[in-house]
Parts: sequence; C-alpha cells; structure tokens
Amino acid sequence: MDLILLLLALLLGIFGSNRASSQSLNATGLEKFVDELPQIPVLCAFQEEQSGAMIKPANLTIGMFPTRWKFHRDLPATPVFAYGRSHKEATIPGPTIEARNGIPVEITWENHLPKKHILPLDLTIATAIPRHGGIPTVVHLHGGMNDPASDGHSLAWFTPGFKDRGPAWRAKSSFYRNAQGAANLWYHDHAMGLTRANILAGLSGAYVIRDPALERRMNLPSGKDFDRVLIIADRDFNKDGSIYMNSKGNNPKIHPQWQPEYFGSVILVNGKAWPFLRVAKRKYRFRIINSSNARFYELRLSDHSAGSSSNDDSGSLLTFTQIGSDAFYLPRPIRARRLTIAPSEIQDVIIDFTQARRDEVLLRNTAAFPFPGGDAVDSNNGVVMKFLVAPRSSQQLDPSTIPRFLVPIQRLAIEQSSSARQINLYEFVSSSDEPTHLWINALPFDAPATETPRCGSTELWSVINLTEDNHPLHLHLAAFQVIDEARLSSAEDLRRCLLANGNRMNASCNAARFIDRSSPRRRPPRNEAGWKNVYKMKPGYLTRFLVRFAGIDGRPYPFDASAEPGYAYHCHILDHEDNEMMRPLKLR
Ligand SMILES: *[C@@H]1O[C@H](CO)[C@@H](O)[C@H](O)[C@H]1NC(C)=O
Ligand SMILES: *[C@@H]1O[C@H](CO)[C@@H](O)[C@H](O)[C@H]1NC(C)=O
Ligand SMILES: *[C@@H]1O[C@H](CO)[C@@H](O)[C@H](O)[C@H]1NC(C)=O
Ligand SMILES: *[C@@H]1O[C@H](CO)[C@@H](O)[C@H](O)[C@H]1NC(C)=O
Ligand SMILES: CC(=O)N[C@H]1CO[C@H](CO)[C@@H](O)[C@@H]1O
Ligand SMILES: [Cu+2]
Repeated sequence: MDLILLLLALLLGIFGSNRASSQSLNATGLEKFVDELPQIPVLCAFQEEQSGAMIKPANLTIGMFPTRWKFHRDLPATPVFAYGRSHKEATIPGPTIEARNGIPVEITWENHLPKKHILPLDLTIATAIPRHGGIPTVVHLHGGMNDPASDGHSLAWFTPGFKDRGPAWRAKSSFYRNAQGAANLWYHDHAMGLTRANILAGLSGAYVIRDPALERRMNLPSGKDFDRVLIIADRDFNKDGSIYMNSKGNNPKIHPQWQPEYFGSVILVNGKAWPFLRVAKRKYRFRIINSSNARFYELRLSDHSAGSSSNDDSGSLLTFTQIGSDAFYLPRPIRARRLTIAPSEIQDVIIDFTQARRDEVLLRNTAAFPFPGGDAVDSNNGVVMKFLVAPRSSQQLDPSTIPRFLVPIQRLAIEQSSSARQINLYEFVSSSDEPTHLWINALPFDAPATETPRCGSTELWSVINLTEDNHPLHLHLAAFQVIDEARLSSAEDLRRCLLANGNRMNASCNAARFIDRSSPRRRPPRNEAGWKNVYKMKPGYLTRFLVRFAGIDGRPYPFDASAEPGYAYHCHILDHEDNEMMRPLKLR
C-alpha cells in the first residue's frame, strides 16, 4: 500500500472513524414479525412497445445514495447507502432489475456517496484509496456472463463524478448482454478491500433475466405476488438504530478493524427485520438470495409450535421444491425439508402453502456460525420470517404447476477437460492464533495471474480447503459442475508440507496421498449437482469440479473474454474476500 496516500487519507479523515463505544442493540428486544415483507421496486431493463409486441433495449442510470432506512417498526430511520434511480427512490435492497433474455442493457452506475463512510474501515488490508477522497465503489453483476470491462473488477472502482478511478476502470457504463437464458443474478459492490462494508451499508440488489417463452411453458407460479425475491442478510444495530460493524479487529496491532467474519443477530429479509408475509393457500415461487457477509443459512419450514427453535421439523408437512440453484434451473425439481445457502448463493424454490397445517408458518435457520463448526443459532438468528396463511375460504385458483422436467443440462465429463488446476485455500494466523489473512495458493490478489484458462476450454479444478472454515468459492464469468468431494486424512500435515514446499505439490506432499481412503468420495447434494457459480468448499476436503470457459451450451462467449482487465475468483465470505481470498482469473 502507498504509505503517503494512507497517511493522507487518515489526515483528511475520509474514512469513517471507528465509533467509540456505542453498544450494540440487544436483538431480543425487537419484536418479531411486525413489519410486512416489502415488495422491492422493479426497474425494467427493456422497453415494451405496443403492449408487449415489441421489446427494445433501454439504458438505465442507477445511483448509489446516502439515505435513511427503517429496518424495523421500532428502530428509527438510520443511515445507509442504497441503490436507486434517484435519492428519493433509493431502497434497501436496491431495485430488482428485470431483464429479458437476449435484450442487452447498458447501465450507468453513479456514485453519489459522501466523503465519509458510515462504517469503520481498515486501511491495513489492500484497499482502494482515492487520491481526492470519497468512497470507491464498483458494481459486480454476480452470475453474469459479460465482457471483462463490464464485470465489476475490484480495481475498476470509481468515486463521485468518476473523479478518481482504479487501474482496471474502463468505462462510465456497463454493458450487460443478458444472453445467458433465464437466470437469477444479483448485483452488489465489489470495490477492493471495501466490499464487506459497502454491502453491509446496503449496496446490493436482485437482477432477474426472464425468458417468457420458457417460463410460459413451465407454468411455474408467476406475477409479482406469487414470484418473489427474498434477499436475506444479517445485521447488528447500535442502540441508536444505526448499523453496527465492529470497530476493533481480532488482531488490532496488525489490522485495527478487520475481523474474519461478520455475524449479526438480526435477520433481514428485503430490508426488514424478521418480516411477515400474508400468503394464500397456493404455490409461491421464492428466489432466495443470501447477501450476508458470512452467515450460512440452513432453512427449514415449520408449521407447528411457532417460536420453537428446536431442530425437530419432522412434524412439518411443508417442503421446499427447489427448481434452480445460483443462476441456473435444475434439470428437474427436487423436494427437500432443508435448504442450505452459502453467502451469495441463490436458491430458487416453490413452497406450496396448501400443505400448511396451521395459519402460521415459520421460516427458520439452523446453521451454526461460522458454518459448520461454530455456535448454535438462538431465538434471534434462528428465525428468518413468518408466513401468515389465509384460511382456505379465501383460497384463490392456483393455475400454476410444477413440471416434472425443467431445463436439461449437458453433463460435463472429466475426459472433456483439457487441463487440471490445483487450488489451495489457506488461512494465516498471528502468534496469538488469530486469523490475519486468507490467501488462495498462498498468494495475494496482486501477484500475477496464475489461473489463465483458454477461452472455450473446460478445466478440472481441484480445491483443497486447508482451513477450519467452509468457504463458498465463487467464479466470475464461468459456470461449473461439481464432481465430488473427498475427505483428507490430515489437512494439517498436508498444509505444513505444502507451505514448506512453496505451495508446490511434490511426490510426498501431494493431495492424492492425503485422501482418506476409508471415507468414500461424495457426490454433491442433488440440488447442487447442476451448473453452479458458487460452491461451498468443506474444511479438510478436496472438492473437484469442471469449469466451462464458454456458454453453458458450449458455444464460445459472444465477446472477447480475454480482454483486460480480466475477471476474478474468490471466497464469497466478504470478510475473507476483502483480506485477500481472491485471485485474478485471466482468460487467454
Ligand atoms: C438480551 O435480552 C434478553 C431478554 O431481555 C436477555 O435474556 C439476554 O440476556 C440479553 N442479551 C444480552 C447479550 O444482553
Ligand atoms: C444507450 O446508450 C448508448 C451510448 O452509451 C447508445 O449508443 C444507445 O443508443 C442507447 N440505447 C438506448 C436504447 O437509448
Ligand atoms: C449467506 O452467505 C454467507 C457467505 O457466503 C454464508 O456464510 C451464509 O451461510 C449464507 N447464508 C445462507 C442462508 O445461505
Ligand atoms: C516435498 O517437499 C517437502 C517440503 O519441502 C519435503 O520435505 C519433501 O522431501 C519433498 N519430497 C520430495 C519427494 O521431493
Ligand atoms: C475438518 C477438517 O479436516 N479440518 C481441517 C482443515 O484444515 C486445517 C488446517 O490444515 C486443519 O487444522 C483442520 O483440522
Ligand atoms: Cu472464505
């Protein structure tokens, strides 16, 4: 980092100072299920003429604004950063952008943020620092297949009026092709070293690409009342209702503020704490996006003993019927009682409330945090939202169906891969055994690109997780299919051997030698066996997947994916990504 700039930034005080002592709010004092789940405003990314007969491209301008947001009936409107067409229209989460398959859109993202951040930052991790002050931002469309210049590279950041721009910045607007079929995406901030704080402050929103012909044929629940986006996130608040973020790090002498994982005890859905939604006895489609910094969710439905935090859901008849994962439809629907969502994962599900035995259904969370070996959830973070099911008399006709088959996928085979890569995940700790940073292949983000696949190729990636956490690994641009997961006999010994050998595998420290032969290789769960752009890397496991550096139909990208500034792949625990569990992905 440039020391002069750092000193200058500190001198000018452009980054919010660490709040001194405001204690965080006791979440138990906030009454649950008092706010209705908001309908997120929709922005159309196309123009419809002659009542839908003609669809034409449109351009959008969306700003990032400092505004106030009420997260709960009993909390005051509190400072946030929000996306919207204007200051007045800015919301938490940002507007849902609805695009049409095959109709591109050009979005000009404008930064209207103030000089000072509303959350404490840490300039000792690799952070974008603008020469003239202001808060750097850049938008990444998660799950999008777009040109490198429009991908939202972490170093493509900019400040208000584009006055300062990062080295990877290319243009004032981003061109989104929407040529990848019906898909669930989300957009969020991705600025170097600031992603966790900018998203925590409110900078994220949903982006749906619709394919009307396909969706008519599938006849799934549709329309704004029955097809809804649920953006789940956890937050803590200060007593004055403002968003809490730790101002002290776990290794304050090394990183004054950074902590390896942010967990909040209040669960927000669409910007409201533990909201309720009135539903009819019929099927609903929910596109569930996890925009938490670090919290995994293991979602369950319970329609008995409301308020119970017990893990026993055997009495519930309600299930999730999952139809999509990340940006892609599954080949066929899968029913499950539990749904695990990693940060930034999207699960597209149908819930049929005709099955509910009571008029109140709780959406609960039972995932330990950190996942999987951490603390158990409590009566706060163990609850997500409540559905109030209208009595049968008000039942509407439900013309929707769940087809037996959705969208077929081409299975990739290992023989199709032209090269193999080894990706090793490390966490480094201080003398007090506290995490200081996380590096992929023992390299920082700014070391020259080592993952340089050829456009059009399919590669076999083997990821070994040599840390104690589960890391949701996300690739920009490319989609992949998980083959299997194998347990390592001693991740600790392999880690030591690899580090002593400069992260290189040799005959004696080779992952293959450390596979635990007594436990079988596991296939991914059925609902994650299709195309993915995020997958949870289990601690102490070797996970293998096949990545296709082309469209999922195998056709070449309709653009030059090898152009500058390239792409990235990273852990989607935002606190890890910021410190520096991210590497360049540079296609050739
Ligand atoms: C929060 O409040 C609840 C109920 O008043 C109490 O039982 C709990 O101990 C409090 N938690 C903390 C961390 O103070
Ligand atoms: C969108 O903006 C670009 C220039 O940035 C322009 O070329 C294009 O015609 C515009 N499209 C529409 C539909 O206005
Ligand atoms: C949300 O994402 C975070 C970070 O990727 C992850 O830790 C958390 O488990 C996810 N939550 C859900 C509900 O999937
Ligand atoms: C592999 O590397 C480790 C660590 O440097 C070393 O101890 C070991 O002897 C090497 N094995 C071979 C076969 O070179
Ligand atoms: C579950 C498991 O095997 N965890 C291991 C992950 O890797 C670290 C470091 O290599 C080990 O200490 C854990 O035991
Ligand atoms: Cu991670």
